[in-house]
Amino acid sequence: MTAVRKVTAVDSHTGGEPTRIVVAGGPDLGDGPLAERCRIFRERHDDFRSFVVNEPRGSDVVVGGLLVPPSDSTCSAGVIFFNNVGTLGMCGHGTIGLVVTLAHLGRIAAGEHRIETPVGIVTATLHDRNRAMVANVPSYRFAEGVSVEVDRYGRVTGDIAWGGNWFFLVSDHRETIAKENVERLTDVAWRIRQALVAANVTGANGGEIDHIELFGPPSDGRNHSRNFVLCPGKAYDRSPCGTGTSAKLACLAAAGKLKPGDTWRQESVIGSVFEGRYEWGSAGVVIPSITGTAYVTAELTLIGEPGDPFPDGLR
Ligand code: PYC
Repeated sequence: MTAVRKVTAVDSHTGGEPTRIVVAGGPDLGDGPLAERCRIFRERHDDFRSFVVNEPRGSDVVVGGLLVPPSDSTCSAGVIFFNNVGTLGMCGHGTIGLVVTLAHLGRIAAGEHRIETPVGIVTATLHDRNRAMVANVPSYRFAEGVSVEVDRYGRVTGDIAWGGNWFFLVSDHRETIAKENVERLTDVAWRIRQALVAANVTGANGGEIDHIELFGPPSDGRNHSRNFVLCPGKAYDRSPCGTGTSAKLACLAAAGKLKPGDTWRQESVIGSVFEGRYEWGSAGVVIPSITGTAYVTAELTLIGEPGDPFPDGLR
């Protein structure tokens, strides 16, 4: 690198989970559909992904969002989400962070906004400065009661569901879903993920199941459940995970355990809460909506100096 690289971003957190929205200095991905631009980003700009979210400028937990012009003129924005290891289809906590960030920048007002993502258009309703609801992409339970043999653990049974990313949802485990236990939960969830790979268990069209979700009882009687979500790069979600809660809603709907329009309060492992509801879409899919709060934490310029021995962050 010969010139100083500068990237302008706004940081926020949604239920404790950080989002870093890149507002300037990102790569030019053309003006094709978002799925195509996401592919270009993944294949040609992995250095940029790592520069923005990885150490020393970020950490394993940070989810980045590259703000891009939408290809659909009915949308207020396009966004490509990414993490410490790659790109994400959708990101629920990140979309709540995105609309709160856009309002902070004075680019949008309260109300409904369509946002284009690589896996479809979502509608975010900004209620006030910090609270937003995201009507997510159509979500569905793909398989029920799938069992895998997990190394040094035994047989684990769960459902496979799509909520904008692929999830394996497990209630049948012996773990305590608590902040003090995240090391153990990370280890168990990681081994479940490896067991799915070893057994060639995937989502539709061979989609890799890269998010593992463990459920337990809530710590607060107003909530319905507490979860622990392990993300693709082995960081756990501090929020209840918007796409994970969407996958949960799809499973509850398929099992006849939650009626359309009823509220499901999903608590995260650190105690933050998303409110979820769903409506039936076509052919067995649901349209989930997730409500949560986000707070802006920083406006920043990321700098890459010539001569930096780790110009792209630690990959
Ligand atoms: O909120 O959908 C989400 C999410 C995905 C990965 C981390 N958070």
